[in-house]
Amino acid sequence: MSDLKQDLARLKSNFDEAVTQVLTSQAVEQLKVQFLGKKGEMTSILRGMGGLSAEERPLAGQLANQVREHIEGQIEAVLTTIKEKEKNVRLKMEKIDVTIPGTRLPQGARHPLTKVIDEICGVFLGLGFSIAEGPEIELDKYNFEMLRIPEGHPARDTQDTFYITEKMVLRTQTSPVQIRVMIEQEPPIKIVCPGKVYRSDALDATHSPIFHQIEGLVVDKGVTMGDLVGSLQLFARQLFGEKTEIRLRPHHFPFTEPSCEVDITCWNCGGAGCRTCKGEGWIEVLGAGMVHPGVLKNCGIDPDVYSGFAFGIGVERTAMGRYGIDDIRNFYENDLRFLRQFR
Ligand code: 2NL
Repeated sequence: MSDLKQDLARLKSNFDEAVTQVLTSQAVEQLKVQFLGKKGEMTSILRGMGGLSAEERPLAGQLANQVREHIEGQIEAVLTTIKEKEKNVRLKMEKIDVTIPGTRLPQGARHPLTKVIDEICGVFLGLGFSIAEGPEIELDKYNFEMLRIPEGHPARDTQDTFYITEKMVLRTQTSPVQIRVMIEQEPPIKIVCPGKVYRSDALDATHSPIFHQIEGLVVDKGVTMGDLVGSLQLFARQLFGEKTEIRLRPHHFPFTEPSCEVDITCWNCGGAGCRTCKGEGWIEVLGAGMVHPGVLKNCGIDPDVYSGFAFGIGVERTAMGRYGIDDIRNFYENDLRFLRQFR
């Protein structure tokens, strides 16, 4: 019995010493296991109670319970203080200053060519046109033959066109998109076809082997040159300003008859003559014409019933004129100093 008393006293003083050393809630839990756990020191002391007499046992049990309660009480108290301390440390460490300014992301912008394409297409969408797109690798048949560009025509030469195979080319214009629509759809047709086109040109200030074009096509019963002039007039005024006039000069394209080139009054001087229009007062913006009856027939449309007009606009050329850019290579070099000017 006195052994047991001594053991309990030693256990208590060991604990009281140990509990002053703990600093973390984890260490407190460990202490609890060490003293009160199933394999802990209290358990091994209580095992010794087996050797006590029936009279001694209740007293021994009472003593053991006192020590246990003392230890439990201490642990509870220490744990509360330590947890409070730990919480305060966490609060301090995790403090964030919501008033610190954020990191600004650089703001992007549309490419000047995309802007011009969106603007031009936007005007035609407003006039009731739809947008049509097609493949950049085209059948020679759709790119040339059906547009009445015959074998031996300079445009067909390997000097001017990238051939993939004998029958496939990188499209040199977006007209094959219009051919595809005419084959697939019954008139009325009212479309604009924006896209990349390819020509075997060396890159210099005014030429690029890849550039952009927007072509338009209207086919219906009774479409006349008057509709062409009226539509392009509306287009020019929406894009370049209310006072803009247009002028048609006779021209030749194999796929239109009659054909013309279309000038607008200079957006800088209004027609008086200045540096922008090189003193002309007029600036050439597009080519156009009445769709050749042979082209309609090639697409299964009866030229005795239907007629149409078409036009083609060079996007780079338009953007260069509009923004006063003198070198086409600026568009493709991704120099931010250039691109930032169009934000
Ligand atoms: C230009 C001239 C033009 C067309 C394109 C066209 C398309 C079909 C039928 C008839 Cl499917 N014409 N397109 C017509 C006239 C001119 O483009 O100078 N482009 C930059």
